[in-house]
Amino acid sequence: MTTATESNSAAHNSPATKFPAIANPTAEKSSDIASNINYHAKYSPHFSPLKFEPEQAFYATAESIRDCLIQHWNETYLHFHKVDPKQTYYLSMEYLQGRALTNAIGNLDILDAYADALNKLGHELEEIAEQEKDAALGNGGLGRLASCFLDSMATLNLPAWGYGLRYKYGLFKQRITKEGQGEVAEDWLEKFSPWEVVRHDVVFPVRFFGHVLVSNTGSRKWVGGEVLQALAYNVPIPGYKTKNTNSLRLWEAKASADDFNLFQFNDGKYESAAELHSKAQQICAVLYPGDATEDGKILRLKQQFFLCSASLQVCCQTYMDIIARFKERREGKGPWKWSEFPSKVAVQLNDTHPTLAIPELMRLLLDDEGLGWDEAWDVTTRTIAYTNHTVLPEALEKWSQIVMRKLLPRHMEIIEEIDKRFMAMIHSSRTDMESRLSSMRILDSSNPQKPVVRMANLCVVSSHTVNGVAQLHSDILKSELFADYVSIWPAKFQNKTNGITPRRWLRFCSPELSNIITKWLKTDGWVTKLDLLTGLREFADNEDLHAEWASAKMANKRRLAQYVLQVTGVSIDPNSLFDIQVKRIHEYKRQLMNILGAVYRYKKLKEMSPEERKKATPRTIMFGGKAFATYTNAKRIVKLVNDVGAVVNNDPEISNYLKVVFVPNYNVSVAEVLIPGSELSQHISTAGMEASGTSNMKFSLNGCIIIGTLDGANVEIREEVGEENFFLFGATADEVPRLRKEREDGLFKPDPRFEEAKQFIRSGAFGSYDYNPLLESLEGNSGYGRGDYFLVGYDFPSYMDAQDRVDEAYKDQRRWLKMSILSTAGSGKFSSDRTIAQYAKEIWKIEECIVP
Ligand code: 26Q
Repeated sequence: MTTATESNSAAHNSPATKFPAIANPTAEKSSDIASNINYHAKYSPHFSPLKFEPEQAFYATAESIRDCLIQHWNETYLHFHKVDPKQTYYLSMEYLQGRALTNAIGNLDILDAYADALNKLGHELEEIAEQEKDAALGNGGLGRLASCFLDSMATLNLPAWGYGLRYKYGLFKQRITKEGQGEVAEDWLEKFSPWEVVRHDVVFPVRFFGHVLVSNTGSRKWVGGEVLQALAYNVPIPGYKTKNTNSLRLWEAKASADDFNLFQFNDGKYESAAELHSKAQQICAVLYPGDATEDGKILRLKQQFFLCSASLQVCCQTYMDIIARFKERREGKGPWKWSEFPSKVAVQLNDTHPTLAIPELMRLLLDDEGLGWDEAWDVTTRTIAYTNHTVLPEALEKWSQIVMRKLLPRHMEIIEEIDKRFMAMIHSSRTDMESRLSSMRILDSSNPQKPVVRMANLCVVSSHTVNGVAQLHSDILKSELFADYVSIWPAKFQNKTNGITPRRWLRFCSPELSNIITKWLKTDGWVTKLDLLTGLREFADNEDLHAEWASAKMANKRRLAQYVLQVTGVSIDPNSLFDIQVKRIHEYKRQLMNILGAVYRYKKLKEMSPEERKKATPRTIMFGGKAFATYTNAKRIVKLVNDVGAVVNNDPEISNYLKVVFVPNYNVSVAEVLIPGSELSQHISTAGMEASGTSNMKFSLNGCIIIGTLDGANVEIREEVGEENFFLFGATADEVPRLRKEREDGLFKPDPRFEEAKQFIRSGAFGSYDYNPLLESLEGNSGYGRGDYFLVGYDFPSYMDAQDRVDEAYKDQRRWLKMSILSTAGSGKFSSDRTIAQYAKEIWKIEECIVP
């Protein structure tokens, strides 16, 4: 065991008093930082003050950074309080924050001083940073997008806050065994998170069940039922090189002491004594609890409402505080009115999951504030905006009207009224749309056994703006999913192409490449003005840049190879082409096409003579991603990849030419190692199905070439990097319906390579597991999950041809390096700073508010 004292002397042969334990929130010099870290090691009561191993050093370091963030946080809070700018509330059921330490130190621009301070204390910053558990309060792209947005909102000095839930267990930990994927609860709060600050003064009641009381005057009040408390935990969100520090506010559910039945408890009835407490614990227990049962569905709806109700109460309370504080300043302007609420508050719904914000805001305005319907509706629709992230039918939320009425009786009344008024509007002023009304309605009672609320329809009807997340996706929303609404409200629909934060996804995850970019552009301004990367184009053929670029890439590949060895035991060659597909496992993303390609490659390599093989481009194909626990085919794909890897990686004839690796437990931190080390990445969804994709942007920014379809943001990436720097294949979105029809009509003729790959798996070459049910999803005639709905068979030949072009291109390293540099150079558009600036200007109408 090392201690803080020992490690000081171990590192520098100097007494600990050289860095006395002093709380020092504004420290900038490394010796002062060391003192601050020592202070937390000594006086924070979580661990023995004698212990200073990496884990304790992490907590002490994080707490020292937190001091500084809190200083900035308070200043931000006070400044906003004074200026009272319009604010955005970003409501999301998911945030995939990952680790925060390097990001915080980097955004504060004190990386070198911290590295130095930790050295003085006998530690390495990188090693300390790896102690932190990922905060994985999300499952994929939508959650990571929310986290990138928070970084950009703070960096752009915007008054915009994230609201979410403080799940005890976030996304599961993935274990890979012979059986395939296993899931284990991930206890990210096991010790504690040094970043969250519980705010005991920010508590709001949230009601469930109960009934509606109607007064003589006709006013309505929701009473009875269960009332829980929402308690706020704030997480600081520092902007890059700015004092502005925003918050991510995560709600936790609590029951109060009054709800604890002491009498029952003393009578030995322990469970019933604490019944409400245990119900409170269930709400934030896990992200996406199973919803196969009725109880499971109620729990999910409770989670959604809990987030919406608590967050909306903050909006309204903040607004009323403003009213109270500024009364005197408004002389001559008349009294504050609720109609001015939308000039102070914008609410963004991250997909339909927080849709209940709509009826909840209506309820607060109607029942608590006494507004009439028209006024409340005007305020609500001018406040709320909705982002759609998917066109997949199974991901479009529909809630049972029966469940909704039971859990939220007043909200169900309000939703019925919105539906009724929408119908009345169509009948009175849009008779041309009457034939479309049944599919546009919010309530779908066509199945009397199972009447449902269509959440996306409720969002479209009630929002001032609806946006898709890439140009193609927004076009599809307008021409298909929401086409009828477009004819009523053409101006409501916008596109906001997604983006990623260049801080986490280049500057901090690949310092080597970042330094080269800064050197050649003669500025590090690109970190906040990513368009400056186009300046690299003029050096795309420069041999000196090529040499430096290749060496940074190689360093990142070595780091990745070491990581792969550590977590899988498979040794991979940094001189082979590193080909990566990492994302949630889903049939539409077509990991199955990738592994079929790998199987075919393996078979052909086996058939070659040793001499022929020498001409092959050596490849390491890496996969990563989690399958939803109940998604059978996705789990079969995970198993297939692992089974193929087990054979290929242990075949001595082939090991110099091909490795197939499944990197377990893909998450934000793993992505930060994989992406910088990648050379080719696969974004190969069936055209029209991937709303945007954001990892495609991360790979491209890191000088990785994309092989992909014309889907989601691939289309825009290809436009930006140039078509010669993108390996394109596959059907286009507008061809897909015809191809599916042809398939149904029995007109599809499979390519022999496709048949050969499937047959090789069926032959038992990769073990005795029965892959027939999985392979059959690619066969037959029609239907979702059968009949090759995702057109793997149709796209396979053009995919394999594109892979041949990749192999040829990689043989010419000068050409490849040029493509790599041009990928980075063309990635400027995909900064989330650009995306957020567009949301701020075109949807939220908020402005920067810089803390002096
Ligand atoms: C479905 C039914 C009921 C309850 C929840 C859901 C549900 C939950 C999560 C539906 C979808 C999600 C997650 C969607 C998601 O991550 N979408 C991704 O969003 C990214 C950011 O915009 C895009 O880049 C990806 O293309 C899109 O797949």
